[in-house]
Amino acid sequence: MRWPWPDPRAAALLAPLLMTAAPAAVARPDAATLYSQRCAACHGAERLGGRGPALLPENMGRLRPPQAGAVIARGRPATQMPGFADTLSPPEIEALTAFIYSPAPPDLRWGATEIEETRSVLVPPERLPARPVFDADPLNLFVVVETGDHHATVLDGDRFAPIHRFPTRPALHGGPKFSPDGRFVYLMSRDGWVTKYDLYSLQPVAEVRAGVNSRNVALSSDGRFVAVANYLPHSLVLLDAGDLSVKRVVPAVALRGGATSRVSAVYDARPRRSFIVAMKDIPEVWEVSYDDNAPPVYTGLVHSHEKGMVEGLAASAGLFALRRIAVEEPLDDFMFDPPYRSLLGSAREGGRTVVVNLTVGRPVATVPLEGLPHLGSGITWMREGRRLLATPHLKEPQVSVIDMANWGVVARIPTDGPGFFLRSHERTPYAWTDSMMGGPGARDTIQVIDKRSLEVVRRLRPAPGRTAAHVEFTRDGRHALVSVWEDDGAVVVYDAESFEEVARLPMRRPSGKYNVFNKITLSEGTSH
Ligand code: DHE
Repeated sequence: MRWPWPDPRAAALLAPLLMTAAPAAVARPDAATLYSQRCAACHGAERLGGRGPALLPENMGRLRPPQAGAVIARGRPATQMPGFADTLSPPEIEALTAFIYSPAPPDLRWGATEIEETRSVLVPPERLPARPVFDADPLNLFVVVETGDHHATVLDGDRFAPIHRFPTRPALHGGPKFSPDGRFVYLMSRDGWVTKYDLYSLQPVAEVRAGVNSRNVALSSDGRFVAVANYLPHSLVLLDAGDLSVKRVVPAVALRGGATSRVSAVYDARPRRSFIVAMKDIPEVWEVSYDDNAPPVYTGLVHSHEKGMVEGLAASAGLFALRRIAVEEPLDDFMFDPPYRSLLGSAREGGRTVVVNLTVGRPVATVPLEGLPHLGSGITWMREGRRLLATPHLKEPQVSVIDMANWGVVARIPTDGPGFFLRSHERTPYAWTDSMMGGPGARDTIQVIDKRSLEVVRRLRPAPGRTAAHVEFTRDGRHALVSVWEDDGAVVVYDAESFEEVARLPMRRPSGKYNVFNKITLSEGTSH
């Protein structure tokens, strides 16, 4: 779903070409030369991208080699990617396909110098207007990311009318992040581009490529820094949120043994004035302070299970002080309790969910959640004096509800299929979830769960037979916006109490929508 490649069935188009046997004595095509002749101008000499996307295995997403071969042969509609079937033989196309799936160069460098070279300030702050150039509540705007044709729409959340639509870098991923006053939004593409966009004047103001393959961004709660999590290279990049200049590139290296790691994601922990960093390949969770006066922490805080003690290696303090929390196995897909004292992470290999107490810096509990809980979509709320946490599962047709006081399972709410997103708002008694990971009979259904009875009380089908997913509420919680997640899709607005449809706005695969007010106030039922 990352790139708008043609339908996977396009691979079938290539099959006859590949089956046209080349003469037996023909030499093997020289893929590197072919690449530099045919591809490098757009995709970069090192395959790091340029006018076209990066062509490295990490950047291919779910595109498998047969489909990539079909793209090389036939081109990609609605883009500048031409087809090469007339000029390259099937073995040459096959060799090129293998070449772009070969690992990234081992000496790949994307440090401060390379990042800085890509940076541009498009509009200096003094040229920005003091007030919005439109007549709408700037805090009740939605930014809708449309991955169908790589655009974003700025939507008036009172009138449900688009204000502006603008092109984005291809394949945005993760939630856009807003400055504390809600004026600027930071968008990130899987190719590592970070764009700062001014919602008052409706224009991009700065851009930089912080990674070659990136996961997500977080904005510090004081609005000073943008943190970027990278798969390629293995690094966490800290940018100045004003002009996107590089403040620090932190290589993701394990404390012991020197192994490097992909950085899965980075999160802002507002009450702690720090970023929490998930590591894909090493058993550590990092906390990077953005407090100028952060007290000393041990740069190598390690919980030793054998010795039952904590070893302090070297102390650092202040801005960007790094604290490492040792866990038994790499943890992914985080969620937090509201005060950011507890972190829940999934240990993908062991199928376990681990609770890490961030105050003492070590794992304190495990939660019985099988079937790949999607903690990143988890929400919490108070019920009968207890804080509950709920999460959908990517592989089980249910929403699990956990008591955060004792980490026990309170309920497993059956749904029509495995889901991806779950949303609510402090002013509604309902939580809305999808079944988009389910079969054709389930994918089109949004289920409304009563947060009091913990039961599904309503099923909505915004477009029967078409995938429905990702809900976000208006700032007052009175309306819920649902995506029809198709290329010719829509955002459908529902009254959150009567469940009546209020508006339907055509959109190109609206993958997510983000309400300014709910994000900057850390609304209880949404992602942060
Ligand atoms: Fe996402 C958020 C990880 C695949 C759409 N996704 C996130 C976040 C993480 C994450 C860590 C939270 C970051 C944030 O918002 O700051 N996503 C992953 C994966 O590991 C996974 C499973 C595999 C991968 O390819 O990276 C994955 N994600 C997908 C998709 O296939 C989705 C459905 C389509 C797409 O665009 O790639 C997808 N992810 C999203 C969306 C959000 C997201 C729309 C923001 C949700 C929100 O409302 O905040």
